[in-house]
Amino acid sequence: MKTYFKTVRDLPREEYFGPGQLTCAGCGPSIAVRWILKAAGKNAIVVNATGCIEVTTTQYPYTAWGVPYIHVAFENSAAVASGIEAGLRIMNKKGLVNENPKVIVIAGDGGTYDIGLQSLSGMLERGHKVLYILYDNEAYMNTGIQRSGGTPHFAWTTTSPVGEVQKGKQQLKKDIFSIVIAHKVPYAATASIAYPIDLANKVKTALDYTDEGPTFLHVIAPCPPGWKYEEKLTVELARLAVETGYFPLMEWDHGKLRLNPPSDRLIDKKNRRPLIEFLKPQGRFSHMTEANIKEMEKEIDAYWDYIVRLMNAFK
Ligand SMILES: Cc1ncc(C[n+]2csc(CCOP(=O)(O)OP(=O)(O)O)c2C)c(N)n1
Repeated sequence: MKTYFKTVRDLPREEYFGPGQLTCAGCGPSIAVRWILKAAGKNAIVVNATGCIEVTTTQYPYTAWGVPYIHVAFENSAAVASGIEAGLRIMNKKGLVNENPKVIVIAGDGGTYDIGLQSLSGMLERGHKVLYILYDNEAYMNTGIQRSGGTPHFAWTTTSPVGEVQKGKQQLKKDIFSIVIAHKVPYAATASIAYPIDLANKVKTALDYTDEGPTFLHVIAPCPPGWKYEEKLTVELARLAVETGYFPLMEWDHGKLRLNPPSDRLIDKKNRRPLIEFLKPQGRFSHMTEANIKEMEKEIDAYWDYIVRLMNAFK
C-alpha cells in the first residue's frame, strides 16, 4: 500500500457523498462510501448495484452523489463497469474524448458474494481497469435482513432464523477475498470503517493499480438494524471486528500477501481481544451458547492459519 494520507486532515475537505440521504442512523456502509469518495476524488464514475446505499441516496429528484453515478441491477454492476471502462478506452483511442475517469463499483455483500459473482468474476478475468468495492454489512439488508454468502456462521437473519430446528446461519462466511485473488488481480485488500486512513490509502492504491488491471476492496461495514445493536456502536464494532481477529486487515499486492496494522500483530492469538467483545453487543448473536462461541473461535483460528500459510507461500 502506498501512503497518500497520514492523518484525517490529509484527506480532501470536499464531500462527494453529500447530505440528504435516507440511511439509518449509524449506517456503516454510508460511512464507508463517504471515505471512499473523499479518497477517490472527483475524477470517478460510480456504478452502484441495487442495495441500501442505492435506495437511500437516489430518491428522485435528489441525489447524494457528487460524482457521475449509475444505478444498475443487482447482478450486473461489474458487467456495466466493464462496459463503461471499455467504452471510455475506445473513445479515448479514437480521439472522441480526452478523459480518463476511474471506474468504481460499489456493491453490497448480496450483490457481490452471491448474485453478482458471475459478473465480478468475468470482469476480473477479462482484466478490466475497474476498482470493485464490496461494502459488507453481512446480509441483504435493504430487503429486510436475509442471509447472504457473506453472513457469518450462527448469525440470525430472517432466512437463517433462531428456533427449535436451527440456531442462525448454518454455513460459514464465504471467503470472497480468496476467490478474488485466484483471478490473479494486481491488488486486493480488506478494510474497516474504523480505520479510515488505512481505508483511504487502500482506495488510492487500488485506483492507481487499475492502470494494470482490476482491483478489489472488501470493507466491513456494520449495520445497526441488521446486526441488532445500538447505533452509536457502529465504529466501535468495526474496530472490534479487526481487534478480535474476526476481520483481518490485509492486502494482496502483486502476488504477495501481507497483513496491515493492527492485524499484523494479531497472528499471535494472545494479542487479539476476546471474540465475545465483538459478539455480545449484537442481537444477531445473542442466542449463541458458550460451545457455539468456542466453535466460532476455532473457525477464526483456522482462517488465520490459512492466511499465514498463504503469506508464507506468497512472500
Ligand atoms: C435480481 C434481483 N433479485 C432480488 C432483488 C431484490 N433486492 C433488492 S436490494 C436487495 C438486497 C441487497 O443486499 P446487499 O447487496 O447485501 O446490499 P444491502 O441492501 O445490504 O446494502 C434485494 C434482495 C433485486 N433487486 N434484483
